[in-house]
Amino acid sequence: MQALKGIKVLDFTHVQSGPTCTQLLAWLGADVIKVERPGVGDATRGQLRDVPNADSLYFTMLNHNKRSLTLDSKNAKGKEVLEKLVKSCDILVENFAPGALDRMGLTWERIQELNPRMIYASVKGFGPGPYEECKVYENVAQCAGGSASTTGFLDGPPTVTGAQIGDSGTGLHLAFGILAALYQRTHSGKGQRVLAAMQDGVLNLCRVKLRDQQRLAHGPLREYSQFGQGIPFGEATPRAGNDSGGGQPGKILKCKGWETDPNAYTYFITQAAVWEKVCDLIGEPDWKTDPGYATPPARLDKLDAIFDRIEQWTMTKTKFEVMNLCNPLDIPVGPILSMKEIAEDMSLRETGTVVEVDHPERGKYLTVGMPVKLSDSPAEVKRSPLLGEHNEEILAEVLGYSAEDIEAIRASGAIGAMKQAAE
Ligand code: CAO
Repeated sequence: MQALKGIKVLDFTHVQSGPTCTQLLAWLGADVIKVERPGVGDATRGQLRDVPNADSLYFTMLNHNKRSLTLDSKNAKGKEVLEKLVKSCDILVENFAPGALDRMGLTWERIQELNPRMIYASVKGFGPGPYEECKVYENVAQCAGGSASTTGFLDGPPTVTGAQIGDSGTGLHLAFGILAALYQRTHSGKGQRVLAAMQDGVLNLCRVKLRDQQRLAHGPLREYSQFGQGIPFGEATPRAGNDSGGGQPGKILKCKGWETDPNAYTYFITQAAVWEKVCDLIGEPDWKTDPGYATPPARLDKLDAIFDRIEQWTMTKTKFEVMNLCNPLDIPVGPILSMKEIAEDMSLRETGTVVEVDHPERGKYLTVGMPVKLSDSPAEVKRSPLLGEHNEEILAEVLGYSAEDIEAIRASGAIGAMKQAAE
């Protein structure tokens, strides 16, 4: 039995942010009904295609465990079906451009009339304010949420990160809000609106950089490399390269093979508690007692030189040897793992974090499974639906339409053709 068994989700999401959220709900056991435009579907079905005529990995990797219903929400019959869906679902999730759902006739007021228990959850680019009408994609959110200005190197431009903190990060925030609303409904009997703005989600993940912004008023940020390099601070939190974001200095260092392998690097943290072990390991035992090195404050102005010396040591080892030597000493290090290494890592397969899925159009592919593991609610990853694959099933089983009703809906043009898997 899964945590959200019996919960029905009207999934009006597309692209990445919203689908991330509803995929998580599906993995928790909710019945997620993805409503897509007939003949078109979620735009990502056809984006970045690697196999001709097959749903893209962009789509398949964000829409597991869902059912697909094609429905023209602007067709009169389609509107009727949509309202029935609103009445029979617990949660509506959408990430259309601002106002799109209102223009379909589904205002919050109308939704409450139809189903006062409905939890109506939205991802938008910005919260209420000057930018609330804007359409927003991942990198816009990374820039407007403070991430880009604090990512990259001091002497380079603002940089976006590969982690999809704007889209997937906001989907995750939204899922957490939905679950809280669902719990509150058990007491109040009422639904509510849940909004996750991408700018807010990114900023939440950049909390430590707003911390540093305020610390700047009280002096330089002594743990930033720039302090040791004697470079003055400006008015805003600077880009800090690969400096650690916390109080323990860290850096990315070369390992054996770096000349040819772009990922032969390790993250190395000179945690104060294990400083003496670091000194022994790299062959600098005198640094344990030398007053210029023995305490964290004494080391702050020579971090570059210290990391250069540690790097001389890491360059004699592979990133995995560094890990194997440092772990028993409690020295925190992290090998820079490539996506190829992650894809081939059997321990991630065993935990279900990386999963191989079979798909009727594209064959086998890898995906990231449920990232959170619940002991009483295991998540089994099932392939994404083909466009409109579950039209009849949903109309009949969920909404109770008869065969004649379904024929009339089809004749009205409200649902379009459905694709059936030849499995
Ligand atoms: N039947 C009929 N019409 C449908 C439909 C259906 N089943 N599903 C969607 N549509 C219509 C919408 O009603 C809307 O029409 P109107 O503008 O005429 O009202 C239209 O399709 C397009 O919706 P959209 O504006 O949301 O799509 P877009 O491609 O122009 O914009 C995006 C995409 C992502 C920029 C925008 O949706 C957005 O800003 N969303 C919020 C923020 C967000 O989630 N961004 C991250 C996306 S992941 O990178």
